[in-house]
Amino acid sequence: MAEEKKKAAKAPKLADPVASSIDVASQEMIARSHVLGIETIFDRALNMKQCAIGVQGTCCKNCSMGPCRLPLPKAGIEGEDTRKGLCGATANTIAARNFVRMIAGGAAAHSDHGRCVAEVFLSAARKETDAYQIKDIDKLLAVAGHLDVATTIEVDGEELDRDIDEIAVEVGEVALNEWGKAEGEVLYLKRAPKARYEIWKKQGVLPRNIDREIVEIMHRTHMGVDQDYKNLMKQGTRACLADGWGGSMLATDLQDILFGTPYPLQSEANLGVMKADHVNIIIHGHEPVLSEMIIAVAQSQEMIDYTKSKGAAGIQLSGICCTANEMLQRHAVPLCGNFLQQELAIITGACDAMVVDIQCIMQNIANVANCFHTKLITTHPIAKMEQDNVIHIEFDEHHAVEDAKRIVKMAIDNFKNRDSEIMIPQYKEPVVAGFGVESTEYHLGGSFRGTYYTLNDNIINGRIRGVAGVVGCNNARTKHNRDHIAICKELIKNDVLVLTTGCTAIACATEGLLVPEAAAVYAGAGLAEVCETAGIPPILHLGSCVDNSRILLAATEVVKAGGLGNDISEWPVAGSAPEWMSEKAISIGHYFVASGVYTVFSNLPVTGAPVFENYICKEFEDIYGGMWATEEDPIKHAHMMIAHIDKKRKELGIDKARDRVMMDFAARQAL
Ligand code: SF4
Ligand code: MSK
Repeated sequence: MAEEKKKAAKAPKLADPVASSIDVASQEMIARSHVLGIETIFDRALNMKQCAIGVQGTCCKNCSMGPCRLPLPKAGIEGEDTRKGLCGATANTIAARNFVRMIAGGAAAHSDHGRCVAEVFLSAARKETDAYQIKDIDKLLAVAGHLDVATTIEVDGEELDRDIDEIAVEVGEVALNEWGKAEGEVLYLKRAPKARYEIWKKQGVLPRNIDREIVEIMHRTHMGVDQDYKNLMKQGTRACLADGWGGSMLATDLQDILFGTPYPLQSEANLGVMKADHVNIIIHGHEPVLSEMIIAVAQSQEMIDYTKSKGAAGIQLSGICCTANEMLQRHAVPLCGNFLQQELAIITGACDAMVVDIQCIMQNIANVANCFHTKLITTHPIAKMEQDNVIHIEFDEHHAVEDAKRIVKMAIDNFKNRDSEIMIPQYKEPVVAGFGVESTEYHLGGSFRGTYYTLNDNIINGRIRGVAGVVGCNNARTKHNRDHIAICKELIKNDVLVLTTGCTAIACATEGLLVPEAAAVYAGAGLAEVCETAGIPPILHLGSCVDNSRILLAATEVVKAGGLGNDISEWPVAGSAPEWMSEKAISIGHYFVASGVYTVFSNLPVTGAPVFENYICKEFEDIYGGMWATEEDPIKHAHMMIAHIDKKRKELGIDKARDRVMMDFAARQAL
């Protein structure tokens, strides 16, 4: 008996499905994983504790004399803080070094993705591949303008349109140069409001090129280099601006030109989009360069016929993480799930192939796939897996169609190998997605004015209290999707229009919040009225992680439209990433802060260094107009954002308009 008790005590704990996720489809799959004896991240989160000092941000392992661990004493610090590492590094230095290294990791991930897109773009522009073509010429011309590429040419004193192919090649070359040019500054910085640009200039944080700022972080945080937390944060700010207003924004723009700028469309979301009688191909990761080709190939008659010949009714494509968002916003391909659902999609037993590229891919999906017939295919040269069951098919734009065919055929051939009972949770929700800067302008700005005037007007008259960007990941330390949904619902209930991307967007989709009808059920009266008039959901899906740059540009358009100050920091806007886990989220959060946005995260790894924490959470407001904040409780979190929005309304003198009295012409003119 005692022996049995000992054994039971040693056995790994199993996650309670209901305590792990608010999503019923996910709960069903977590329960199934236990029946089948398959371990998932939800179980591992119970059995592996977080390092308390790492959570505080004060563990340094930047040289082999460490790790040096500087926990905050339980009673706090009284008097002088004497904690230091072997070399003398203070808690502030260690926490700041760790923080900016996270920015470097995140900025590198976004921007290296952007570089790959720029390379494919240039290949397509030079006609080295016929797999990709320029789809959005208007956007190409707009981007050419931002990159100082001429769109006209003077011939015999006459101004003529320049050849589109020529423009495309030059745009590709100039864009690619942004990663490593020897002189100047990142060109897109000038797209920010003038007042914002001047703040960056005054602070000396204008990034020179994208790669350099990331490399410089690694240099400065090497043992014995930068030991001033304020100076370290200057470099962190440079690097994240190079991400948000550089690598990420270029990735979004070039993807739109190549694959089409998103416009609203309808689809479905959650594990229930998989079909038992279809070949299910799930694409997971971040780069649409791969998924675009798979979509094209999967829709070809050749593959449809081949599928039928193998006894399947068709091919069901769906996505996980940001590839899901990319495929949804341009092709209405359904969302299978977000970050914490990647193992669960395989546990349905119906996933014939999971095709992955880069970022947010858990190595354990190889172990889960090994329990089923699922083919797990890696496609990117920088992202392979060590497990034997993983197949690597390197995807290259020069033979993209052939690569995509090989992958799709492999999935179809695998349909007959299904060896376990299929159990697809029968839950899915309709979703309306595809809101970019352009389509938001159309829906909320009024096409004849071509600006965000109507949105501004509704903010000024108080129907819309303010705007919030709620973005980011899932985190196995938090109940799956709980905080995304609680915060978004609280914000829209209080008339705050929500813009969302990444895994938050997928969470909102699976909860049924991304349809116009959700406004009548969940939004406050003012926001609901605007949504009903414009025919839009109260939460707008703006795409993937790199598409957070769309939020920056939408914020800039609001400033340009007038009536809400001269800078992003002046109008009622706030940011949030309640379930963040990725370094990319820190880079995104910090470029929001440095762009003037009050940004709330559930937590930040800075609590072990209170002076540094105070610097980025309080003193930053005086420098950049935006600052960080933390709050774990989702309702309090939302109300911190609302309080900031109200503070900005008051500063603008539009707080009285919250009673939503219709304004006459004279009142509007006065504003
Ligand atoms: Fe310790 Fe300093 Fe080395 Fe960090 S750099 S591990 S604080 S000795
Ligand atoms: S996928 S970075 S878990 S949002 Fe972009 Fe989701 Fe976060 Fe990855």
